[in-house]
Amino acid sequence: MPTNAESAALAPIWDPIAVRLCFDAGLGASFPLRFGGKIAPSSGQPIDATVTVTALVRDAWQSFGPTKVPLGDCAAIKIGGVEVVLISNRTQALGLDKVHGQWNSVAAADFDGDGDMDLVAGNLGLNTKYKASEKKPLRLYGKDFDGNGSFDVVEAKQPGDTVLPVRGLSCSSQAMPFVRERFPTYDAFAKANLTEIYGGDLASCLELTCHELQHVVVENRGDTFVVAPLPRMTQIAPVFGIGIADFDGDGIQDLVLAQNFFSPEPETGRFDGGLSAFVRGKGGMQFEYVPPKSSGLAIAGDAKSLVLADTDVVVATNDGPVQVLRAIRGQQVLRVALKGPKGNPNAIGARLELREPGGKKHVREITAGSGYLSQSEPCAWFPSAPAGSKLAVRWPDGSTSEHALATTTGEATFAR
Ligand SMILES: [Ca+2]
Ligand SMILES: [Ca+2]
Ligand SMILES: [Ca+2]
Ligand SMILES: [Ca+2]
Repeated sequence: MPTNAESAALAPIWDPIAVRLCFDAGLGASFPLRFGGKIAPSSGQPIDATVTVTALVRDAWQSFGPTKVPLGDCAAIKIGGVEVVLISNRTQALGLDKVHGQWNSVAAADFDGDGDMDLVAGNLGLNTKYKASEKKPLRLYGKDFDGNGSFDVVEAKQPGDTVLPVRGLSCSSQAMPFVRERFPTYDAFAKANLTEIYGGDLASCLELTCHELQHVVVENRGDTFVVAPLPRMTQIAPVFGIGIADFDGDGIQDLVLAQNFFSPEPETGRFDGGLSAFVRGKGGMQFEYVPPKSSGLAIAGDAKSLVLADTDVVVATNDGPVQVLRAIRGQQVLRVALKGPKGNPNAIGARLELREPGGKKHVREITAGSGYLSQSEPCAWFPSAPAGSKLAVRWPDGSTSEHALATTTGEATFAR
């Protein structure tokens, strides 16, 4: 606020008394209000401002996966160009369900070294004909519109208040001939909105919304998630396979992303702007794109699955060769495999924590599949451990064990 921020939003701030004052003042009222920061010195100073009440909701809630989290009575207020949401029940802003994308892939790793697993997720990217935002989402409607027994999909966009089809009359009517009967001319089709074209059928459709097309990293904050886009240059093509390891040996985990998508319908054409990408971890949730000239990574094909095996990256391309990229690491690494119980010999689902004598921790998990339809070697890679390091394992059944490391580089295998 001191910086005269515009078009900013702040939410949620827990202040039941301020909410009650807003309800008493009523919608549209402007009045001086002191809010936030009243509980303890650690919660910061309260804000004094003349506010305008822009919304009031009784017994509001937010969704967190399938769960409804109550917020109590809520008030939205505006101070200059900043909007603030005040809530009555103490909770954080939750929910990845607010991030609707065209996700192709997801992989987990503890990027910021605080012991919990963060995520990286591959999307469509920003270099296609599709544009989406919170205010102008992409929509997808699914139903057997023409009643011929097969499921039909209608792509739609919402550039303003009106929902419009993405596809034209020609291809729409080839898929669903009744569209041509309703709209004999291109002019009539061009002037119609989606409801006028597909009528009441839309009300009973499967309906999906997308307002995020960027590949993102998701920071796990325990009771909330913070989503941030990956570097701009990675957004040049869709992302499928995701590999996470410290490829350059600086002790920080990096990303390798398999890119492109050659299969949109002919009218749209290939999304082939990418060469796959090496993205260097810079610590915390910060990442930087490394151009092919420096990384040596350049795959012009329709790259899909990506696995890590030994110290190599293996990428499969549709209608093309499987490629092996030899990761050149700057320092020695430690490979840890687990012997799991019968029925789960690789201990899929185990969590490994390498504890250095100085207190530093490195957390890995053994996963069955990650990225796009890919299963990497079921083991954990750590930076070379200082002597005296220990390995703590939480096994898939929840039991734990601790092991001394006889080796600080090379390979180690542990059973419970
Ligand atoms: Ca973390
Ligand atoms: Ca059909
Ligand atoms: Ca965290
Ligand atoms: Ca690194």
